[in-house]
Amino acid sequence: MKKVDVILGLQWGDEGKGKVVDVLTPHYQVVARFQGGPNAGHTLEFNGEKYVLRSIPSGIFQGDKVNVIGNGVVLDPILFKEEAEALARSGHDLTERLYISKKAHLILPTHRVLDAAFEAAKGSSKIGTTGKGIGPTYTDKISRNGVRVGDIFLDFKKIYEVAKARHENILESLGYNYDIDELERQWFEGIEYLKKFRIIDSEHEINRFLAEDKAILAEGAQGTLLDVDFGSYPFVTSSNTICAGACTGLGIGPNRIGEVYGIFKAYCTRVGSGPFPTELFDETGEALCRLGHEFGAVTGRKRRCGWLDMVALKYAIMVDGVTKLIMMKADVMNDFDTIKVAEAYEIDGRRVTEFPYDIQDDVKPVYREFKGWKTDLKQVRRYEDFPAEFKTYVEYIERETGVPVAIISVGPDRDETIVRQ
Ligand code: 2SA
Ligand code: MG
Repeated sequence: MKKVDVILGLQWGDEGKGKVVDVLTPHYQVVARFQGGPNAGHTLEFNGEKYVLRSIPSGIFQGDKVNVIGNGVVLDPILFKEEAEALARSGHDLTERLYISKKAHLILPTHRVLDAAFEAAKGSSKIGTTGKGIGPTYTDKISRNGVRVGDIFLDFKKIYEVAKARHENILESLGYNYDIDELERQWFEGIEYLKKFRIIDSEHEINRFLAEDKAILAEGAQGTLLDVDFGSYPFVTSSNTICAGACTGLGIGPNRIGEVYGIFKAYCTRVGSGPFPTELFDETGEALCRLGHEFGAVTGRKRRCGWLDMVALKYAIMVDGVTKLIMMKADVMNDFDTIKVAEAYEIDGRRVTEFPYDIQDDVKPVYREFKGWKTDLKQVRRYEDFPAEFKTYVEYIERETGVPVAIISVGPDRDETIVRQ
């Protein structure tokens, strides 16, 4: 029986999953999303066009693939309709190729309002969410108050009204003003639109695909350090972004997991609030942001930038069980004289190499320095042709993590990818 390969972000999201999934999909027949929702922004570029996917799996650009939105995903019908219609306009009709789990939870208009209201109530300790209603929707799921995609075939109006009334009570207690009339209208249009797609018990379909020896790729969203259990809580998203999330979010057994691809940038970025030990506030940080075009794909927010953090990377590799690494965007540092990596943290004069429970301002990264390669990596297509300084950087990461760097991306385009055998 075939296994499900998983691709995951190992940092705080925006590692470049969209691009790599697009490069990997020719090897798969099915691409599935298992968690998150329209807080994701997976960017793909090819033939001079740029696409940003939020809820739809990145396999849709390759005609014959089946794409699955799994039960672990939260779906906003308004944003889904916008996204699918935009794709249809550019010649990618999805109706036959996109399956949606009945058990995926719906993001209601009031979930978006609650997201904003909870953030406002937190004041200066706000999470910096994407404002898409992710937290409140998962909260309703776990507290057993959620509305699921499969409910649209039941007494849906009533189910919706009950959930909305609950939300209205909460919003009233917070004294939060809002107006959702227009959103609600669009939302119900979105619900009708959803009915064009195959709404199924996707766990059966996925396990059937496996039994038929079809290759499946599970596409993670956000990153491991945003995982609700293992990330820098409470500055995390509300789902399990780690590999185990693919089991719960698709309905497959752990013994069905095959290769685990862990994707990381050659430096680090983070959007929203929360600890970031290697963050740079200087010229170098500015250069990473400028040269790496580090702005949120969904919200346009400027991303915080810093050096690669080996303590955090090793932790992510451990909790995900990564078998192959994928390195992105090293080309951003082409002109740097020196490149640094945090090998450890210093906390109260102690050297710490295990990702700590609590990361406060007193965490000081202990850096190892590497000589810059000062070469345009974008031109390189074979590993042998990389400059020695760059190979030193890659091989150091492999030695430290014990995991091979199997793919190196040196630019946004499909061609700018080096796959090592
Ligand atoms: P949420 O909205 O409840 O999931 O926010 C909680 C935290 O998770 C972070 N988060 C993200 N971080 C990076 N990229 C994400 N997706 C978009 C993108 C973000 C964008 O791919 O570019 O466009 O700004 C993403 N989604 C959630 C978020 O910043 C909070 O720290
Ligand atoms: Mg992104």
